[in-house]
Amino acid sequence: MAPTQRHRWFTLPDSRERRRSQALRHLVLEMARSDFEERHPDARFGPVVALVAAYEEGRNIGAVLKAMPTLIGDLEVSALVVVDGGDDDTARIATDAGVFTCVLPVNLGQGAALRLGYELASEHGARFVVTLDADGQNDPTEMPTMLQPLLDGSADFVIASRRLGVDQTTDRFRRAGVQLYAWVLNAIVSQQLSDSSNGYRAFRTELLDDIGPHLTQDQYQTAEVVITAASRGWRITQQPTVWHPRASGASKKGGNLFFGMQYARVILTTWYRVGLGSRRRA
Ligand SMILES: Nc1nc2c(ncn2[C@@H]2O[C@H](COP(=O)(O)OP(=O)(O)OP(=O)(O)O)[C@@H](O)[C@H]2O)c(=O)[nH]1
Ligand SMILES: [Mg+2]
Repeated sequence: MAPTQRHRWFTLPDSRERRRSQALRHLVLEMARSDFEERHPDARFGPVVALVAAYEEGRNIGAVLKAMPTLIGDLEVSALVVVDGGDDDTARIATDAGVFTCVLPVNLGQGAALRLGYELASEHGARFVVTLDADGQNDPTEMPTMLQPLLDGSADFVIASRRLGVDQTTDRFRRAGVQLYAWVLNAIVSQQLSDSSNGYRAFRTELLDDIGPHLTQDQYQTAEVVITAASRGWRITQQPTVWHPRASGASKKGGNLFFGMQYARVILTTWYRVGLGSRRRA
């Protein structure tokens, strides 16, 4: 039998496929890191990093960056935009705004882009990280409210709540989904969160260092972060904020049904992974 034929008998093609995609992914992340080092050779962030993952948000990101506070109390705020691939001028607009910018050469998804941002923030001196969307749905001027529970030492992780605050959007199906998934998540992790899918979040960097190696979701990451942090004993709380309609363009996460299915998948797979289910049953 020719060696190549024998090789085919004993090789699992999909495991090779997985290794190949992991290697490519690693390469893409290394390229983005080099890009960051080149743009900002001596980067040193302020104690607060406002982290924005942006995918083709050229029409929205400028206004978000303009509204960003530069100081909260006496803490300096550094904005860090992780441009998640894409073909538009998001990277140029962020660079022109004078903020820290890191560009992924291809689109990896919001979860992957945020993970890279968490690592950069921690490596370059941040004590707190606030994540917010690039599409104008979160108001950067509410960052002091988001940080307050971290600054007064009452929590390690703060999630914005459109249900405690104001929801200016009109999609009733999406609202029902937010409510349903918050209820499911609370039942799993014994929390009282009213809007667990909100992307406006504030973290202590120690928490991100701790949960970072356990995060795997490349796109629909919000539930994974909550379940992982709760399962590792970090204190989570919420703050009321305003949830604005997207400034322009459409959600890139798919329609409500698809989005909802992905959210449910992430809850189930993360719950299974952290083993909360088995501990409860025991
Ligand atoms: N959808 C999507 N968003 C990304 C990606 N990478 C980064 N993002 C950013 O993640 C943020 C949220 O994305 P949206 O598509 O608005 O999704 P969402 O706000 O969670 O959900 P909506 O309520 O439908 O807008 C935006 O700042 C995006 O630019 C990606 O690959 N896909
Ligand atoms: Mg959005």
